[in-house]
Amino acid sequence: KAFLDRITKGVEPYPIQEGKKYEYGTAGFRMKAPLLDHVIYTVGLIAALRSKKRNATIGIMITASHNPAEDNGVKLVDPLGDMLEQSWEGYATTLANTPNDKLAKEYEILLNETLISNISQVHERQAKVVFARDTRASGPYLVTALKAALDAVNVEYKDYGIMTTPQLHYIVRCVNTLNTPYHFGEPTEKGYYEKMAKAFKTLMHGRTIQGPITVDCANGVGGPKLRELIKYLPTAKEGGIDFKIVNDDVVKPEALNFECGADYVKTKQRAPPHSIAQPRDRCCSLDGDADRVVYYYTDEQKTFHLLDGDRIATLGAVFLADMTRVAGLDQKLKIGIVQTAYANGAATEYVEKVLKLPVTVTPTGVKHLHHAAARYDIGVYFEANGHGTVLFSDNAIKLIRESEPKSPGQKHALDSLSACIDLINQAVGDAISDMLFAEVVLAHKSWTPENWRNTYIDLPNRLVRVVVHDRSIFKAVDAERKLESPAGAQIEIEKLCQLYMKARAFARASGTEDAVRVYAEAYTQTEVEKLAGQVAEVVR
Ligand code: 16G
Ligand code: ZN
Repeated sequence: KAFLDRITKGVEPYPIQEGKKYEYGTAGFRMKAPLLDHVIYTVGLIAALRSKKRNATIGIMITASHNPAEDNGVKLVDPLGDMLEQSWEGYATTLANTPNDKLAKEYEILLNETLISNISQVHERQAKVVFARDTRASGPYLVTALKAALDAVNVEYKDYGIMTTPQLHYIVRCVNTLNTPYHFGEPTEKGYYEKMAKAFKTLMHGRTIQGPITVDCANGVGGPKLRELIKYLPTAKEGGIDFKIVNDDVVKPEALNFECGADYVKTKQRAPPHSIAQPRDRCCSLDGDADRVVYYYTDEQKTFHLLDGDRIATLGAVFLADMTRVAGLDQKLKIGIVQTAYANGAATEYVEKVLKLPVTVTPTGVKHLHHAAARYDIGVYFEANGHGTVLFSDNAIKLIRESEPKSPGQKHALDSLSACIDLINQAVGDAISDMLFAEVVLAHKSWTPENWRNTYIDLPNRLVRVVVHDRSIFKAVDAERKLESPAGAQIEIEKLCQLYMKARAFARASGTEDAVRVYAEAYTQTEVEKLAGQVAEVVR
């Protein structure tokens, strides 16, 4: 088999790094960029297998999201634009850890294991891959390694150049649904902008939004892409949004995610240092690959107020629930919210008691939330850190698009819901699309960021990173809200929580770093600081 020789030859320039253990984690492989070429090569091979297996086009995104400029990463995108199926993460891990001299052999083993060895049609299928990268300096070199692998196993591929992560997910879904009843859109960047802009115009019709929005693009790919999208949107004079784009320097590579971006704002709980926004101005920050967004504003006293993923979820849910009711579909469509254990207790209470909507809690990581959201007709999912989107079931899409309106009010609601289906990137959480959605809802409600924040008041909370000797002993259960091991730790945490009002705390091993994360919330800031410290001692 010629391709086995080609694999061996093709991987020559990309030897495995001694003593490094690679793992396909929550967000694919991620590390210092120079360590990644071997891994990227093997990811190309996995994509080929996956494509044959699913008889569809598979996506590969090269990005390290909010991580420092010198890092990079890679993840695989399944046919509908969702994350790689979990059972395949193991194959990816196996291949990434295989040294060059054994790679062809290991590939053949996986080929037979994943593709049922004797069905030749499956083996002979043409594998198809699309890929893109963010603005990192290491991107082009890694693309070279990727192409070498794709060429070795005869994959038909298309390089989409620089894109946001959600754009690549969008492309994958478009390509695979072309000429089907579920077609998602044109598989081009232009198609992405046009789809979003059209839906946005429908939703904003006759509405205006007060004041500008300052968008911090983390000096990443979101900057140029947002500028491109704006060309398709109505201008501020035409009643559109007045965008003030900041931190959009993609020329200076080291600026990426440096003192800006969604991760900075969320973890530091402050605006980027050089913010030009005025008190009470609406601000938001994207992350380095534009799949995460958080909002915030600073008041006259210079107090910083974060409107995080929990807030975007409740904002969106209020709107979708209202529209569904006006459309007369509230008895037919089940709306729910999906959160992780990091969601503020006040947000959960607001959803359950005020909005009277069900809440599902899942472990951390987009794929878990995504799958849980797919079980609702309209599933709103967000991590507090700003990863999230809304999923509409096939049933919901059909009802929304085919219901006969009985009044102008109903027609408006149905048209609005229908536009939401297009505005919101249902393939994956998308900072730019989520931002437009939040803007639409704020415009409909004539809300300032302060009005939005006043819907409920967050419980004081604290996140601590604890370096431990061995994080693998920390096994969490119940959507990471409880520790099953080490023995006795959970009881201690619960005892500590009982000492404070409205207190809640949990500890979980990070999926991306060698550390344990402790989250605590309580009625006052003083109490929560104490509690977080005490729980950190339990795990230390
Ligand atoms: C990854 C996840 C993110 C999650 C974070 C948790 C994706 C695309 N990304 O970045 O959703 O919040 O990991 O990190 O799923 P941690 O396990 O280190 O706390
Ligand atoms: Zn990201």
